[in-house]
Amino acid sequence: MTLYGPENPYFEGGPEYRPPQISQSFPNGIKLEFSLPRSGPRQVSDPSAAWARGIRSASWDAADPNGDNLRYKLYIKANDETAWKSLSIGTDDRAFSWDAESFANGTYRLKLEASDAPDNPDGTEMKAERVSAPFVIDNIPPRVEGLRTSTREGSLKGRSTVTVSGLAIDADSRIAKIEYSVDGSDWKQVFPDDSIFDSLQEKFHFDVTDLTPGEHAVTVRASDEQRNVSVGKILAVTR
Ligand SMILES: [Ca+2]
Ligand SMILES: [Ca+2]
Ligand SMILES: [Ca+2]
Repeated sequence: MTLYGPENPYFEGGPEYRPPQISQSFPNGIKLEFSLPRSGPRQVSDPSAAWARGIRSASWDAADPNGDNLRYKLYIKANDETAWKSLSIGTDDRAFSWDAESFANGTYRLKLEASDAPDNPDGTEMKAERVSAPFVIDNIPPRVEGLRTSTREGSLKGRSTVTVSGLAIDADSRIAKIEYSVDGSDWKQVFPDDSIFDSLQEKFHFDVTDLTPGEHAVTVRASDEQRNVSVGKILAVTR
């Protein structure tokens, strides 16, 4: 079973592409095959679109030993829950997408149940199930904290260069992007002080060079790995 989310958007494989597969056989004869994440082929949708932010997808492969058609159901459970909650009604498709924006932040797993009920009389069908690796649902934006400025002479006469520093922090997933804009200009990307977006907190600083005298609004935008976004602002007054 393969999971797709904002940090790992769903790709539609081309005919030339077959992902590597892992299979598992169950005592009742049903065999499930799992694809490793795909790479390369084109995207189905724009994962940066606002509506796509909460969309999660899972895909899988399965085979019945005597060739029966299979029907699938998906269940979901958070780490702190005991019961599986039904996520999908029975489907013949080997992929399912849902909107995770209505789920509380946390670590979840999916359970896939495959049944050969479509080709067997009631009560004689066989079932197999498989639980996914854990994955994080995060619908809460990071915070931009501790914004500060320090001003020095610019390289141009009468101009000032302002160093802006701060901290981007998220509770559930790693910080993935930091950008800034001065007085509404285009966003510019900033790398964290340790050069790698790899944790729940990233310190950053950047220089805004050669500002004209006066008040300037510096806006900092932080995104977490699941594309939740928040903005902080600081005013730089230069003379
Ligand atoms: Ca069967
Ligand atoms: Ca978050
Ligand atoms: Ca880092």
